[in-house]
Amino acid sequence: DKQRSLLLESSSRFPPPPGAKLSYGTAGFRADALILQSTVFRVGILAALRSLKTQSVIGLMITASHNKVSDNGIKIADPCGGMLSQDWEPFADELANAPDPQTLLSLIIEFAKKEKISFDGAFSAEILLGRDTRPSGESLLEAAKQGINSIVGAVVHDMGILTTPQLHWMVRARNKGLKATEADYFGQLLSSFRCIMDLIPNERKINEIEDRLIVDGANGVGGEKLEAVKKMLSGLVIEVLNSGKEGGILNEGVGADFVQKEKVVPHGFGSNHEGIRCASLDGDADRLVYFSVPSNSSSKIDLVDGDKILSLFAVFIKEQLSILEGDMKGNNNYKARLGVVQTAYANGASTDYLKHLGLEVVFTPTGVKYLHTRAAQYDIGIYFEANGHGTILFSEHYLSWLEAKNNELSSISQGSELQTAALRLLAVSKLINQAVGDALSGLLLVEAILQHMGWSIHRWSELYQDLPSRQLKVKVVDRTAVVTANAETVVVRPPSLQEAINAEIAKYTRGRSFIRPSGTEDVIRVYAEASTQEEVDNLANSVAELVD
Ligand code: NG1
Ligand code: ZN
Repeated sequence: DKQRSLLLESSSRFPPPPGAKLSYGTAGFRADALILQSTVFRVGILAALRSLKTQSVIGLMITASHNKVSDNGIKIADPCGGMLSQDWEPFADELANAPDPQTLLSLIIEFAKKEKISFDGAFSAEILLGRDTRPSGESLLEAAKQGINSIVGAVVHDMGILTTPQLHWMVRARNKGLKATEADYFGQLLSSFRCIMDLIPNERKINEIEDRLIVDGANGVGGEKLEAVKKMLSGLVIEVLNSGKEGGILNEGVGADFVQKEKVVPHGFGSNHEGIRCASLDGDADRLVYFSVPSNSSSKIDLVDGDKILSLFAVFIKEQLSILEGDMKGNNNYKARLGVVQTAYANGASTDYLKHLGLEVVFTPTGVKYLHTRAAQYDIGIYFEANGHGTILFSEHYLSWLEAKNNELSSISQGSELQTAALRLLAVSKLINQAVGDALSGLLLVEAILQHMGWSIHRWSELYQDLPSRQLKVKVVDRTAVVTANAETVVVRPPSLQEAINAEIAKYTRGRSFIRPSGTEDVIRVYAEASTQEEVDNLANSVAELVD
């Protein structure tokens, strides 16, 4: 029939690269852009199928995030704005690796049957497409469109150049029946930012804090979008460096990944920025870290990573909850379940600090899909990876309660501390992206909270002192030989490797170390912590030798 011949005809125009085996990893398909045409075309088909299955709008983002500019990648945003449901990943792998159009067609037919996807035309697939600033994005976007259009009746909206979180936000908004343009996104961010700023208690406005922020845009889409936000913003002066307009290369010596891993200033920053609050975005603006340049240092920075952003958010949320719950007037009272989600890469000092605040801290394996799912189990769930990807999730149930509480309070005690706390929490839920970690909304929330607290970046950084840590990667023949358990903290295979690691750890004060296979690179990652840099380097090296 028509559908079959359309699929056969269009896929013959996108032959897969010979010999390449691709896999839908932690962040979708990622590879050198030159070999991605066929994969992107096929993910276009997959997205259309996903839309038919869920009877919802689906997103497709073309980006390779913090990887080099010659790479690219593609990932799917599910109806609620989150990552593609994990049970579809194996099918994504099969599609990408089908050797010829006929096999591809059989796979699709078989899968559609299994998933009870109907092509009767009662519902038309609808896809939002976005891409980052990579030059290869343009032709890959065309390939994606052709993939989507090989499902009869599918509708595609090219949303242009976007940050990854913007695309996820739009998908979520569309499926909630809300307005979902870029202007709506900016509008929501700016009005909720303004709301938190307007609610800062007067006595806190005498602050020590510098009103200037300098942002490293990684020469990517985030810098470009921040320039747009900046123009509409009041109460905060932002200067964007590495916006991409000066001709710098995407992610090269710049960006959140570089800054967090190397702990040195990004290109374009130096001694003239001493003491000033600085932030760095990654290539698709879903990661955010802060830093400051100490005086008379070489190029070393004082890094304020994802763990510390999480801690700042936790302090603020907790403060609002204790105001709101400390003096429950009226009869509609409820105590929020607040939870914090980290991975094994979280600095041990951050975990101690959060537990000390009385918070519930839980761990998941690496990868946003795990953290996000876990955080969604709380009324308010805060999750962050140390590398700066994270957000705060509010449950629908809690938000309805909060709305009702706010209405009740506004009639009995308009403008009270209690009501102000409720309003702040509501504003946070609108400012911070509910779909995925978002550097732009995260940055605005950090800025609003620092002003609220009257804290400088130094005051913030001193919440706790990071334990010295070291990350190494070891190239191995087969990374799947290492199997871990307990949120990747324990090696279960090969046998007895964990005992050997334990023996090394035991030699150090405050020693901690774990290994795991990377989900995005062909390596085993080694992480270690100890009380001094020298000790931690020794520990990491000896654990790496055990892996080799
Ligand atoms: P892998 O390669 O699985 O370690 C890396 C990051 C993750 C996440 C993904 C997706 C570390 C240690 N790992 O995963 O946190 O960001 O990339 O981009 O930072
Ligand atoms: Zn990213």
